[in-house]
This record gives sequence, C-alpha cells and structure tokens, in this order.
Amino acid sequence: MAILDDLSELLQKGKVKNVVALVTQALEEGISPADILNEGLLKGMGEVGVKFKNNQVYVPEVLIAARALNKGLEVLKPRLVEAGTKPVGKVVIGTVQGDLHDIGKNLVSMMMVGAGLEVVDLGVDVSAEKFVAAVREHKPNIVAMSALLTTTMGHQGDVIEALKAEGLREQVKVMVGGAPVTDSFARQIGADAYTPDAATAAEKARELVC
Ligand code: B1M
Repeated sequence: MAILDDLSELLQKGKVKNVVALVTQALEEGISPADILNEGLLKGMGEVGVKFKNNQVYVPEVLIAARALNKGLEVLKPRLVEAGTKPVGKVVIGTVQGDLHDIGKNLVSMMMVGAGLEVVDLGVDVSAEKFVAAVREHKPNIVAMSALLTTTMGHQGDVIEALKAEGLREQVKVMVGGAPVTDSFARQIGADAYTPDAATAAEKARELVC
C-alpha cells in the first residue's frame, strides 16, 4: 500500500511530523493498526537496522528514526490498547541493565495493556536490584524483560538469580524477549516463557495469569 511505503520511507528519514500525519491519515482511511505498525513503522525501522549494520547510517540517524517510530506509536496507542476494564493481572516490565533499547519493550507494554493487564514500566537500563525492589513494591504476577544486545541478554538470567536469592522467584512468572533472545536461551536461564514479538507476549502473559 502506497501510504505505508511512504510511512516507512519517512520514518527512515526521521520525519516526525510527517510520520504522525501519515499514521493519522492511514487510520482515517481504515487501514488496520496492525498493518500500519508492521507494514509501515516496523518495516521502516527494520530497514534502518539493516543500514545500521552495514554502516550506511550511524547512531544519530537511528536515534531520529527511533524518535519518529515512538511518536507514530503514540498515535497508534489508543487503537492498540482497547479501553480496559478491571486488569486481569499485573506485569513489571523493563529493559535490562546496560541496554537502552526501549521501542520493543514499549510495544510489548502497550499490547499487554491492550490484553487487559496492568503494566508497571521500569524503563531502560534496569538493574537486577531494581527488578527485585519492584517485585516487592508492586507484587506483580509477571516480571517481563527485554534485551536487544547480545552483551546484555545475560542480565535476564541475573534478574532470575536475584529473584531466587531474595526468595521471590516462586511468586512471579518470568517472561523474556528481544531480538537476540531465543526459546532455548530462555529455558537455559530458567525463564517461564519466551515470545518472539509483542502480540504473542501479550497473549502469553494473559495465559500465565488467567
Ligand atoms: Co541499537 N543495536 N545499539 N540502537 N539498534 C541493534 C539492536 C543492533 C542489532 C543493530 C545492528 O547491528 N544491526 C545491534 C545489536 C547487535 C547485537 O548485540 N547482536 C545494536 C547495537 C550494536 C547498538 C549499540 C551498541 C551501537 C553503538 O553505540 N555502537 C548501542 C547500544 C546502546 C545501549 O543500549 N547501551 C545502540 C544504540 C541504539 C540507539 C540508541 C541508537 C537506538 C535505540 C533507541 C531506542 O530504543 N529508543 C538503536 C536502535 C533503534 C536499534 C535497531 C536499529 C532497532 C531496534 C528496534 O527498536 N527495533 C536495532 C537493529 C534491529 O533490531 N534491526 C539495533 C524495533 C522493535 C519493535 O523491535 O526491539 O526487536 P525489537 O522488539 C521486538 C521483539 O524483539 C520483541 O517484540 C518486538 C516486536 O513486536 N520483544 C519482546 C522485545 N522485547 C520483548 C520482550 C518480550 C517479548 C518480546 O517479553 C518480555
């Protein structure tokens, strides 16, 4: 669809105003939020990722594209998050220590809210101590962790070990995800669930609490 191709192109150039306008227009034209997300916003970010890997663009370009993606997501959010009734469970979510990537985590968070869960978002660069403190404070059903770097994914295991050391592991289910994370890695560190994307993360979270 031409409008989604334009959206992908403008996102790659970091054109925030145009991205916001096109997401709004696409919604008005009746294009589904899932298509706008996958065929427009995430397709554009995927292209940026490939160019980044090939040294065709650098951190500043990636950052402005990420900002445009986040602004586009803000417009989509009300459509991804249905008006909730009473939450079916509570999730504490964060990107692990040393990792500043938050787009995937934000998407998981939105989808979980849309699936009827209350979400406490701890942000990025969250240490094991902070996850433990949040479990004590918020008493969630689920701890959900995102990691985008091969150098930080191991911290998901550190959080599980910290929960065990504090006697809290049995009180929560642990979900992990992020581009380098796999099902076998999740099993290796003792997580309860791995899901590859935000939509399945929300489905799995519901399954774990219901
Ligand atoms: Co970075 N970065 N980055 N980056 N960045 C990657 C991840 C990389 C793959 C790029 C590349 O080389 N091709 C690479 C990692 C290589 C590796 O470790 N194997 C990389 C690198 C190297 C770095 C730096 C080290 C670069 C540098 O400084 N030299 C640096 C590290 C900074 C740090 O974190 N300490 C860095 C910095 C950055 C920016 C700050 C510039 C920016 C982040 C901005 C932000 O997040 N606000 C950035 C970006 C944007 C990317 C890419 C291009 C896009 C990531 C993204 O947002 N994708 C990325 C390349 C790529 O992924 N193609 C790259 C869209 C998002 C929706 O997808 O987050 O994967 P994702 O989430 C998915 C799934 O993974 C899943 O659901 C989402 C889809 O529905 N998911 C979960 C995520 N969390 C989940 C949790 C779950 C379940 C599913 O359950 C709990």
